[in-house]
Amino acid sequence: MADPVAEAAQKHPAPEGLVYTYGTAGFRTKAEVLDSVMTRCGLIAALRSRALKGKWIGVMITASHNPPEDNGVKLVEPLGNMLQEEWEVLSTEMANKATPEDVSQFYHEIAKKYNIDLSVPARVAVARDTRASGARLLGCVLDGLHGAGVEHKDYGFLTTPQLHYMVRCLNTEGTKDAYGTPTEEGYYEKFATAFKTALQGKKPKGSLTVDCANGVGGPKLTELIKRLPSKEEALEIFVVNDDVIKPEALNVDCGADYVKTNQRAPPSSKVGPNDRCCSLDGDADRVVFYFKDANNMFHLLDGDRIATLVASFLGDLVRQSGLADSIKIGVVQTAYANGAATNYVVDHLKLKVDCTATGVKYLHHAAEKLDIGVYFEANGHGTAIFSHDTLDTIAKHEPKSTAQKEALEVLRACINLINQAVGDALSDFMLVEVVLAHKNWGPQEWLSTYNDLPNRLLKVLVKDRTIFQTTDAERKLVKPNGIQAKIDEEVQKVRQGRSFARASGTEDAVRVYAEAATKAEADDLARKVAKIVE
Ligand code: NG1
Ligand code: ZN
Repeated sequence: MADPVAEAAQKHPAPEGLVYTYGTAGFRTKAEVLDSVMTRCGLIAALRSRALKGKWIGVMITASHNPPEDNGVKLVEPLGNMLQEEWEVLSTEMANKATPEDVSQFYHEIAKKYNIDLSVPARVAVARDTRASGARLLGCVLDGLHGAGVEHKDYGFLTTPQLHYMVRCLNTEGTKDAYGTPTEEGYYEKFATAFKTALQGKKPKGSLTVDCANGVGGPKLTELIKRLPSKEEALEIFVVNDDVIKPEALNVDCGADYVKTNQRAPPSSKVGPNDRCCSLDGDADRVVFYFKDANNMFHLLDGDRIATLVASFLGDLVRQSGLADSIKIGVVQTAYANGAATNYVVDHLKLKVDCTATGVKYLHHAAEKLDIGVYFEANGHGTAIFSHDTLDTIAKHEPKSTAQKEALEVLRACINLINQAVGDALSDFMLVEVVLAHKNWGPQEWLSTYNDLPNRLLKVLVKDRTIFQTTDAERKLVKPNGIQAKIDEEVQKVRQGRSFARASGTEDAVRVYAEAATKAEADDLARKVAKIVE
């Protein structure tokens, strides 16, 4: 008897001797060895959809900020969240099955274990970034979907957050939680309208130059700009590094990762002093801002800065709307947040800070426990999310003055402007522009809210990174024995010292982070801790 699942797996056999892992950001490696993984992810997406009674599941083909020859795949849950951890484990196991028969057997085992009725419909939405390998890998996903008898929608090229948006819209269409129209036009309309409303007639100072990493964000931003208010009315936006015709240019000497890692503007940048710039990454789910001052000094405004800016603004709006007693705002960071940012939130903004393990899903889960949870990784991944009750409170609130009414209007527009499904560079940069316009700030005023502590991030190559086990949101090592005590001893020796080491979830290395009162002390501390770890 024909077995369509085994047949699909047969079309894209697994290369011998390779081990795949569904990591922090899905499967990600050299594109040439991903065909079999793609087909198997199609099968897992089918099972996940059926386990949720035919809800739409997303499959995004991207390797974000990685070099052009890489690619990857991640699955999206019905409300646009990252895949549940239990299913990450199943995906890893499926990706490593050797033969088509093993694949088919495991497919049926999962169905049995989770009581999945294989005759119910399954629905999957697929999209990809602009990498050259994307078309071939899409074909491999589709083979998996056909093998599992899935109804699918192929959205072609999208940013990662656009696909998350589509999935959330598809699953909430026609309900009271309807998120929007599940089309590209629907996405642009929703966010462009919210941007215009949130600005409330205020005009951001100067212009914004957006570096698109030569990725999918470029053409999508160009589409978005067509729906935004004119530059005379609102913001003048210059789109740079938007060449998607040359896939080999993707993330090369540009983009959010380049700017954050090298602490400098892309070499091609031609902007003048105090001109605001921001850089997206290759799939536009990450953004960092920066500018050069009058002395040509580069200043980075990273995810910590976006979080503090947004939290302070939302806090003001909640207070001005007369809702301070019923809505509490919190900020979620990782251990990589600059200590000065954490202090600023606690001491100046008087808001609660939670620290979680690295990886957006951990931050998102912590933020879900708050009324309004603002979460950002220092590298620019993040968003703000509103709880169900909070949305209800804001929707029902009756303002008692004109000032309350105006603040409430902006707050409501911000809810629409912030992508609730996932961190979205396009939505995030518009939100930053709205805040700066309302505060009448340029980048210098934003920068002056607090001074970053000098810091240093090092990558240490070790024989086996899995022996490094942590606790306390990855801030302390419990294994190997004795190492943490040695790190603590070094930290004591410097002023305002803080340091930690943890195994990377995306690279074969241990990362060491150190900060201190001076650059020299931070560098020295990082080097000493790296020596301890080696
Ligand atoms: P790892 O490799 O686990 O440190 C990196 C980033 C994370 C996150 C993930 C997923 C740092 C220090 N780490 O994780 O913030 O973005 O990649 O892409 O930037
Ligand atoms: Zn990304």
